Amino acid sequence: MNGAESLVGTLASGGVEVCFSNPGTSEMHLVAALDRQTAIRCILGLFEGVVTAAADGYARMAGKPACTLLHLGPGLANGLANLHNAARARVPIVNIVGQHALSHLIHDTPLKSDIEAIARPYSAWLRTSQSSSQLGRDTAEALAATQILPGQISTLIVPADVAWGEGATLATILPAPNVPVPADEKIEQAALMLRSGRRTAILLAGSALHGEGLSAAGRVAAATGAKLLVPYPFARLERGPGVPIVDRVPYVPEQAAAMLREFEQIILVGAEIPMAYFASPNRGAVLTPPECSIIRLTTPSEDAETTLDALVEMVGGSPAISPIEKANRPPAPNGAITLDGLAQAVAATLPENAIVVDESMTAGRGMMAAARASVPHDWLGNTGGSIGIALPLAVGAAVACPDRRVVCLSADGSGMYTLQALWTMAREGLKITIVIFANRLYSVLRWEFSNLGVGAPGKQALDLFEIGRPDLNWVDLGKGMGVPGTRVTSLDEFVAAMRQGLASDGPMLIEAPL
Ligand SMILES: Cc1ncc(C[n+]2csc(CCOP(=O)(O)OP(=O)(O)O)c2C)c(N)n1
Repeated sequence: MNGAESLVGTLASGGVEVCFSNPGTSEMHLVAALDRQTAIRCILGLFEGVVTAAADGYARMAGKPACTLLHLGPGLANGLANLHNAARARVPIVNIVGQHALSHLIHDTPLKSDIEAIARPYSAWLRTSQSSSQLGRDTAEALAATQILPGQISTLIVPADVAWGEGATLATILPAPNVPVPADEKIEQAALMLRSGRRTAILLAGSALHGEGLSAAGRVAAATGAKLLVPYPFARLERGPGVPIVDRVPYVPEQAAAMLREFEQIILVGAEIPMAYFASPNRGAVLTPPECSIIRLTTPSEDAETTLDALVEMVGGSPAISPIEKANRPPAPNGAITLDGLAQAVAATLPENAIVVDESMTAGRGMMAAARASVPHDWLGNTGGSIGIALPLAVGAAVACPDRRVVCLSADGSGMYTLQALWTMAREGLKITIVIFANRLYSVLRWEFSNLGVGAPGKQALDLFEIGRPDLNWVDLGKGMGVPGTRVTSLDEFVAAMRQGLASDGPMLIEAPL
């Protein structure tokens, strides 16, 4: 067995089923090993930013490690912006990055680079494998590191001669690491706060935002009157009728501060203290009121679900969870396109159990509110603020959940970073309905410019905030990559197009000019 075969075999026995890939010459033995087996499905992305975000979307929904195959330093570097988002989403990903043969590294050849330096900021675990006989073991360790709660990124760099060298073996999969829980006193302190009668918010992240974790948080809220909140950046939030109500802290700092003002106490469950994304000359970063007492009940690497279950016991929560969202699906709207109308139309057409991938930016500020009680669904957001995530994130979510419909809401500027994802959607026949909000602007930036008080934008600044001239033709862009599409001119057409997309067997794109 060669090194590449031991790597692939070890990944497969560790439960890896998909490898989002964009390989090169140094990875050919890895490709050959992937070619000789059927446990791991390879999915090609035509840009590494697609590959890394697809891995993120897959990991968020599959609940198991995602895998990427990337070519040397440049391939990894192309994928870094969305690896940044994935690191912020705290998802389990193993990056397999090729390296020149160890014997070749003495030469200064064109593709040589310091791959470890490129990988380090976004890799909780990082190693360059040194021998074929060790590669299986390195792979098992890389996989185990991704499992440290809530999920981490491992980068395993594989020199070509380590991949092609013989004498390798499959490694034993390492046991999942123990999941720590906070000390009893922490949970008692939280219970005391919740019983104090003071206005309390519980700020949730990670596994507390879906499934059993969210259900336990809902019981705590029902028993104590505490409000459940989610920070603006979050990876995955379960919502809809029957699900505990969780309000999102707004992006705009003044609105976030206004929402948080009412709370005397905040309990953090896997979440960080909310801060403004950016500094400003006339405002601080802190969004919580100065007199608010904040405790961290669980860190991101502690077991939120078990902790919340213990808290339910202490505060006498009943199994009948309430308050929960009551079903409320708005009727399909008609008439001229408005942002409120589009939000209502998405809520009106959203299928049961849909996965909504949201990078709708300024066009979508009303989307979550409109859809929250329509049908049960999951909402995936941009965790790291690096735009260009939605289209490939939708790819990963659709691969992880082939029986669910994916609705991908993308602003036009954000969509342009990784539009190659459309090609992967077409090639893999993924059931994704893509809505492009075509305002032909970097609207956020225009708003941020005024908000920072730097005056009125002149011609140069406006040229940096407007993305028309020429206008992007998304229907043609999609068509060129095999994704059928339509441009709508009214809400009636938008609703009809959504229904058509959601009934189709593959991807469909809807351009909504604003
Ligand atoms: C990788 C990356 N590059 C640049 C930015 C800065 N940035 C923030 S918002 C934005 C424009 C967003 O435009 P669009 O997606 O069309 O949404 P809109 O603001 O028009 O609603 C840019 C360029 C960023 N956040 N991430």
